[in-house]
Amino acid sequence: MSDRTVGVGMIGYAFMGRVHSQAWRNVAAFFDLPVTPRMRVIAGRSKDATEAAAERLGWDEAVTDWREVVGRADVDVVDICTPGDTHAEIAIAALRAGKHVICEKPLANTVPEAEAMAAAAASATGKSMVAFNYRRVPAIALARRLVEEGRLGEIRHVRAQYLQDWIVDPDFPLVWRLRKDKAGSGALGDIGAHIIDAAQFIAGQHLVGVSALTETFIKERPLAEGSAGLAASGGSGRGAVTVDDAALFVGRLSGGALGSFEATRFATGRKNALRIELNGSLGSLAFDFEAMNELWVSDGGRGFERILVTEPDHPYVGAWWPPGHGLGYEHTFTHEIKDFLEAIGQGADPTPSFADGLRVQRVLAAVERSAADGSRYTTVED
Ligand code: SOE
Repeated sequence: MSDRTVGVGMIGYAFMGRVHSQAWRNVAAFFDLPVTPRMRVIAGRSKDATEAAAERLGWDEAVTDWREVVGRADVDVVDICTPGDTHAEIAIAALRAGKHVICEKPLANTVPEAEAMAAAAASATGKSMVAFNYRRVPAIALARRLVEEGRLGEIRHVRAQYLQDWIVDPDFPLVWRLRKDKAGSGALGDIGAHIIDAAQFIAGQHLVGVSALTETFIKERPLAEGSAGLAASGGSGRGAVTVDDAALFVGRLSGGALGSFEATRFATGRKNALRIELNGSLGSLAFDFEAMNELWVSDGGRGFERILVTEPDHPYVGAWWPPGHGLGYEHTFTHEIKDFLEAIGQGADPTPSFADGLRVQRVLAAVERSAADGSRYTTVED
């Protein structure tokens, strides 16, 4: 364990706050790091709930104003785990205060917000990173390695889906993820952003234009009373769903590949099926998060073969368990925190950067413009 410590302050204590907390708590126990995190303070709006979260998740203190976290001298890193409508304000204030910032995805709710965040990051002394955790699934990192080594040859197809079903019930309440003012968009920004980032990361190419369809199947829902993780209970009254339930698009990538993307919360029976397949001139690979310890690879000759991504020489895996013992969702966050702390310790620039987050935001905006314009092919802004 390094004797150089960094104080961490987290904003938010719900689903993402919990999973980030376990990463901050465990990362130094499994990885040798140039700096050791200290979980100084967590902020949330409700005093009782934030104090309970601090106690349970391992934070030294709880406060009810995020500005206190950003202003504290013993906080070096600010971790933003709030809905998208607050990302820009908190991140920019933290960067201006000289903090390192890690921010949940999507980077912001709009392109102008994301531009302001990327500009603040570019002129800041602190490091910044957007939390696209799926890049840190060992099988996805291995997929990137194989593409980089040229094992797939020239990439022709990028096929990505993110399928969930947690709002199929029309009586599922109107939680913040279904409100444009809070979340910016629906399935598109929440889970579509993940497959855009993961697919671009693996392929080493970015989307340059898209043609899209979006749909809101259930237009009105019971107002939300309480929520925990992705579960929620409904109160009295109903409200309008102001985001997409599903977003589908095809697109062109910078290296000449054709892409097809589908993000939906209406894939009944699919819980967290983030699937990516790439086809190249020499071979293919395929991944499904519901079997996250596996990567399927083809050299073109004999269909696909399964690689169990649990060997010590596979990305991140050596720090954990013996071969075949498998990792889970939470490890992806531990890996991203590990990479972030390494970058801080080494003075390097972590990825995905706020500039990468901005590029994803521009894809989301192009998808929305295209869908509003009868699926017209729409260029992703530079
Ligand atoms: C809900 O769709 C959600 O929790 C996303 O917000 C996360 O980013 C994803 O990892 C799992 O699903």
